[in-house]
Amino acid sequence: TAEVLTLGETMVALRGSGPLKLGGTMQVSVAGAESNVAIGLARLGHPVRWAGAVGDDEAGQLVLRTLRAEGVDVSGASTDDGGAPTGLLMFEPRLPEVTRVHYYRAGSAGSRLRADAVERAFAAAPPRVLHLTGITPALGPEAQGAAERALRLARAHGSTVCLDVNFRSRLWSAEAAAEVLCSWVPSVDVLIASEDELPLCLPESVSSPAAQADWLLKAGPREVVVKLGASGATAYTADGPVHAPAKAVRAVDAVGAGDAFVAGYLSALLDGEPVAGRLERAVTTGAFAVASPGDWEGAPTRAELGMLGAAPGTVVR
Ligand code: KDG
Repeated sequence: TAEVLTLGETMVALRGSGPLKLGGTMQVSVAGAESNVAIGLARLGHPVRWAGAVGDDEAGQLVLRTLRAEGVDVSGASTDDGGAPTGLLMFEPRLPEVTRVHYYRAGSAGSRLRADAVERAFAAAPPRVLHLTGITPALGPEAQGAAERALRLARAHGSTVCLDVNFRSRLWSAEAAAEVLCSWVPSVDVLIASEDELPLCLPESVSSPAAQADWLLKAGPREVVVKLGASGATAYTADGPVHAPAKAVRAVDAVGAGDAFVAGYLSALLDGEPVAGRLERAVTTGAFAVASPGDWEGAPTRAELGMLGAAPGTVVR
């Protein structure tokens, strides 16, 4: 049975090499924050299920085929029978360090994920961990309802709930996000956010990230993990804060780094590692993502985790 269940929208992803309006060739892959996490976990050897929805189209086949090839269980995934298409996103690398994202996902199959599909996914076998992101409720009322059903089922079955805030300003306003996320916080065990996303989980203004984390620890989560990009990450628990610096790598593509971080954190949590060990694996898998093009393509296997410490110019043979 799956250790981790996750759900959310996975889209076809097109990646260009310059300004989109000039045309040219694009690379075809798939992307979705939750399935990026699922792939990261599968590469590390964890049984993981993804229960999102795709359209009844070739793009949907690409999504399912890719996840299957990566060892993610898609038996709980659903195919929209109302004609809604699989969503699409385009990555436009505009400057070496700045990528623009364009979404074509309004009314997509993923945004119409149904609560009864989530119900079936849980009925098969409740997972040890349910992983959700704040993207799913931003997609529309059906997807929000499906995610909230998953939250309730996780609580009822004693699954650990992990939430990555993943605020997407192109999908909803900060006010709308705060309303939903604040109502979710009491049901969350492991809350993961970047520093600027923490206020979205608080009903009142609280001064510093440390004070915000303390507030959140009293509201439900037992771990509040703050991603700090190139400065690493800090995890707050009842035992106090633990910090891990980022691993030094040549940055190639930051997209997907947060999801890789979550995969590493959950992998070590499932292995029974203490907070410091979870953070260590999280910054390691995050660094692999930053050092590799694509959302999930560079995710390490367990055997590859140690490669990051190798001296520059190392040839593994
Ligand atoms: O974390 C990377 C994701 O943002 C990307 O894969 C697309 O899921 C996505 C989204 O909704 O932005």
